[in-house]
Formats: sequence, structure tokens, C-alpha cells
Amino acid sequence: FAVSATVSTIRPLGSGLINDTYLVVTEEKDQPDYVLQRINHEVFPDVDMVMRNIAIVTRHIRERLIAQGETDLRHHVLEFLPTVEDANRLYAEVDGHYWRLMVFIDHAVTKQEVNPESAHAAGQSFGHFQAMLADVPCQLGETIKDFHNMEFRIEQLKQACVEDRAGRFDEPAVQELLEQLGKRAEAMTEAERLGREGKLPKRVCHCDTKVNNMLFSEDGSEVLCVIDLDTVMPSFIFSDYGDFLRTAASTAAEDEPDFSKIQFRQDVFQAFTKGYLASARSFLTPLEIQMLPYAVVLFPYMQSVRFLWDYLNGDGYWKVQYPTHNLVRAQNQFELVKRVEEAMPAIKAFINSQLN
Ligand code: GN1
Ligand code: MG
Repeated sequence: FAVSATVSTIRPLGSGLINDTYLVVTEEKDQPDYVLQRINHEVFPDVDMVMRNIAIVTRHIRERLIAQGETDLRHHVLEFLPTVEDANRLYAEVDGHYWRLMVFIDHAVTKQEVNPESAHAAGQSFGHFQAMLADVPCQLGETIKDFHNMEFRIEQLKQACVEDRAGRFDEPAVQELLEQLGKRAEAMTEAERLGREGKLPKRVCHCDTKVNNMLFSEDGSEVLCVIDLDTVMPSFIFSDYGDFLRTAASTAAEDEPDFSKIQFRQDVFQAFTKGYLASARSFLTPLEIQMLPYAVVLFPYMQSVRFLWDYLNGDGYWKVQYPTHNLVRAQNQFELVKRVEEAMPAIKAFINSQLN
């Protein structure tokens, strides 16, 4: 890569399970440190598309920030380095592996959990992120095809039932979950139908809005930058809203086997919604706003379908620590679906209260 600094040390960084990430410390005081990543090209087969999307998105955000008068660009948008051979290429291929290098954002911290205060900041910054990208001038590619397409995910699950590769289809717990998921399939695929009718557009979304995908200022009061841009692609806008609440507003981890610990956190939901609407309301259509409660159910539902698909297929996608790990995850996420369904009147009432 085209950097002039001298490397002093390289060590593993962060807790990501998909890519391999390293911190590259440089010797010179006036040079930044860097983050080196090996991209998992089994999950992201089209690395060139991933990096093209990222180049478009980061360039657009940089222009937006400059227009807004932001002077500290280094802390607010990721900057990828080109290779020595080609100033337009932001990744290098070495022995069939794909690598990229970005400037390390110092004086920043990541969080694994939220409280209402950080949920509010997260809502605002994902809304702001989407707002900045609302007028990206070029078409972005789908880095994982049909990633948040619920119809496709249901078809995938049906296919896994037919193939029954791991011989788990007849298990009573699988049958019960399939029945419960099946009852909701029609309602959960509403977005795809509205999309086909031309009522619901696709827009640029982050598509992996977990709290640990943003950098906070050291005192935790401010979100500096949204990171992990591999899945940035066109999707229904409420993807980012629903997917964040799936993890942030559940009182238990997605693989907690004691389902009695799973509650839906109203405080986090309210704070996040408030922050999100403050920065996203101006560009959301009435129908997109109307779909927000649906998105809160959709993402635990989709995740339950995806985990059950992997369980039936013999656990090829997510790493498992014990044989029924993916089944437990699928059941856990379905439990969250039920908690969200119970909370639905309160969810709708709160969103309406924010719009008046
Ligand atoms: C995967 O990369 P990671 O582990 O944060 C998955 C998400 C799921 C999540 C569930 C590319 O995210 O869609 O919500 O697992 N990402 C991909 O834990 O499939
Ligand atoms: Mg991450």
C-alpha cells in the first residue's frame, strides 16, 4: 500500500468473526497508525464490488462532511489507502487472499452494549449515516445477494427442509419452530410485496447495525464514525432500524439458552427510536415510517429463520460451540419475536407519539 511510514508492530485488533483485523503501529510521530484487514471472501465473494461500494460511500460521506463544515475528517469517515501499483485500487490480492488498509481512528472506543444514552446516540448516527447517503449518485452493488430479503430467506429454509442434510428435520423442536415461523411467513414478507408494487424503494443501508460497528468518543457521549462497511448496499431503509433493536433491545445475547431471560427493552427502544427519527424523519416516506414497527419484529424473525436454516444444513455458516447451538439461537430469536409481538401496542404508540 502507498504509505511512507515505518512499521513498528502489527497485532490483532477487535472481536470480528468474519474478517481478520490487525493494528499496524508506525514509528513516526507525525504518521497515523493503520488497520490492516484480510477480507473473508467466502462470505463476500465479490471483493471488488465490496471495495467499490466502500469507495463510493466514503467519498460521498467525506464530501457531505466538508459541505457541513466538518474539519476533523480523520475521526468521522474511514479512509482506505490505495495500492502502490494502482492509485484507484483499495485492496491488494496476495496468494488468493484479499487485504485492505485504512487509517486507524485514534481517541475512539467501541461498545458491546447500550444504555439509553448510547442507544440515542446510535439512533442519531445511523439516521445521519443514511441521510448522508440518501443521494449517493451511483448505484451500489449487492455485496451479498438477497441479504435482507425475507422471501429469499424463507425459500432457503424450505430448501434446507427438503434436503435435510444434517438429518435434523424430524426433531420435535425443529417441527415446532417451523410451524410457528410458517404462521408468520405471509405477514413477514410484506416488504417484498410492497417493493414489487413499487411502493417501497431500496436505499443505501448499512445492513449490519450492531452497536459494536460504531466508534464512540472516549467519553462515550458522541458517535464519531460508523464502521464495518462491507454490507453497505441497497435495502429497505428500515433494515438498519430493526436490526439494531434486535441485538440492542434484547436483555439476553442471541444465543442465551435460558429463554426466560429474554425481554424487549422499552427504554433502549424508545431512546434509539427518538435519536433515529430526529435525523432520519426528514427523508423517510410516510410508508417507510409506517413500516418501522414491522421492522422491529422482522429482524429477530429473519434471524430465527437464518439460524434454523444453518442448523438444518449442518452448521456451515455460523461457528457453533455445541451441536444444538444454531437451534438454540433460532429458538432464542423466535422468543424475542414473541416478546416484540407482546410489546407491539406500546411500540406503535411510542412511534406515533414521536410524530406529532
Ligand atoms: C453475522 O458478521 P457478524 O457476525 O457481525 C451476519 C449478520 C447476522 C449476525 C448474527 C455477513 O454478523 O447478518 O445478523 O451474524 N453477517 C453476515 O449474529 O451474514
Ligand atoms: Mg464489526
